[in-house]
Amino acid sequence: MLQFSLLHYIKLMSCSALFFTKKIKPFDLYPSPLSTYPLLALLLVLCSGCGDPANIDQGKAQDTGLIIDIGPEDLIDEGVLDAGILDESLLDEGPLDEGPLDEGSLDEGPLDEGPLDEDPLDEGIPDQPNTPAPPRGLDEDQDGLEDYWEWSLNAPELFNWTLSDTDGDGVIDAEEDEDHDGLSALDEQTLSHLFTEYGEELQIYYGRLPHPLYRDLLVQIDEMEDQNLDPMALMMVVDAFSALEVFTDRLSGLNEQQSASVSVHLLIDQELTPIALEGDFETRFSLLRESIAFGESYASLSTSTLANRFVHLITARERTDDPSRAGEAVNHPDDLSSSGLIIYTDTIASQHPSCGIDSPPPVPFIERFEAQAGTIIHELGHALQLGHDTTLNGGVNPYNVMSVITGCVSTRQRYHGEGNQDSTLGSTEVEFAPRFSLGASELMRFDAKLSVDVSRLDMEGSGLDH
Ligand SMILES: [Ca+2]
Ligand SMILES: [Ca+2]
Ligand SMILES: [Ca+2]
Ligand SMILES: [Ca+2]
Repeated sequence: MLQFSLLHYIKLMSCSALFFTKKIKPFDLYPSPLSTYPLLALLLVLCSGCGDPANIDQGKAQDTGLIIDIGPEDLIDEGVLDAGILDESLLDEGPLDEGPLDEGSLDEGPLDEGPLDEDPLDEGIPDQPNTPAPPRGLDEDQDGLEDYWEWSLNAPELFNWTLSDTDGDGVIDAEEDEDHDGLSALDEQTLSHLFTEYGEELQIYYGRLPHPLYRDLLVQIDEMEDQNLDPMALMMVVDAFSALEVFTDRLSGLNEQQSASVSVHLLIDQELTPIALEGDFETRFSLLRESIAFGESYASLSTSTLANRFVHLITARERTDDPSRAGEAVNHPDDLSSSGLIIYTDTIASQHPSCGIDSPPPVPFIERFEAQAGTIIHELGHALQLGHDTTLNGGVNPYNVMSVITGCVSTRQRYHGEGNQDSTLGSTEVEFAPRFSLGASELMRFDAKLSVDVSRLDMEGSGLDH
């Protein structure tokens, strides 16, 4: 099931570099269906919709009732490559598979060593203690964590493999949640092992492996069989959250070892039978509720404490009563399993590419995969309790991925950072992809994730600057 071979990865790297020039549209890179990836790219149902009804030809969205809408999209840049995707080589070289030492950190993998890599997150981690690696598979300090894994974390003052309660606060190492992402160190170890040992059999998109010192966001995706998401869009989602790293020095509440970066892990699970979604809530509630179970690929998760730690996202064709809606966050009064995110891929496909100008001078279009990515990022922002915007000089900040699009100018501002060089506002011309603003990142709630911790948003979907 692994989607990306090394070849695909290389193609994406090339693709990324070209995107970065803003001169070549994605489909130009794949004039013919060379392989699975380009085929997927062509088939995509992308997003569009992120915007509002006043929006120009494409890209619309709006909130109604308990539901929140859509987001735009973004483009790829080098960061996407860093975020990368699980490939065989990464799986083969996970921390548990590595020989003794010096470099056997969870942070290191083939993707981190690519030419475009930076991995600034490593900088905050102390050097590996000058001790030999403990044997694999043992837990001699009896804290529930494999000693080798603790050692590989490179944080002996927090996860010492010879101490069960390293910081002496009465909480055993396995139960610590140092990064306050709602996952215990044991959860993160379990996921790391799952990704490294079974990743080839699974469809997982992620940047770094789950880690007890960096916030992780777990997302389970169930796709209707004719509504698959573009792998490139999924990589862009991973990248957008990874890019929060630039706020590390400005985000409050982080200790010196932590980062503002968020590692998103997208697990593609069930394939759903396509059904039409109309305006009624019950259809959407039941669709979310009935598709929440992990399929065979993730059977090991379904019985673990992790089973209910995933934000639930599904794809569907469209909302027949609201054909401009690209995505939404579904709130339920009290049932977690009936809440979640829905991305309307046919709607997105019908609205994109959009907002570009062929000539002269050409202005890059918002492509379908970008619109898919932007919509997913936007909805995940909602799942973290973000409203539609943080303000800028008393008005809306159009560069923040959470903003509501009002036309092609704001579409390009949100997706391509048109006219912006300030990353604290969100997307920039250099990033050329959807990004959260610093203000939005400060409001993210990892203790109140929709469909995981709560069944509805604080502001019931109408929140602005909350
Ligand atoms: Ca241990
Ligand atoms: Ca320990
Ligand atoms: Ca402790
Ligand atoms: Ca974590």
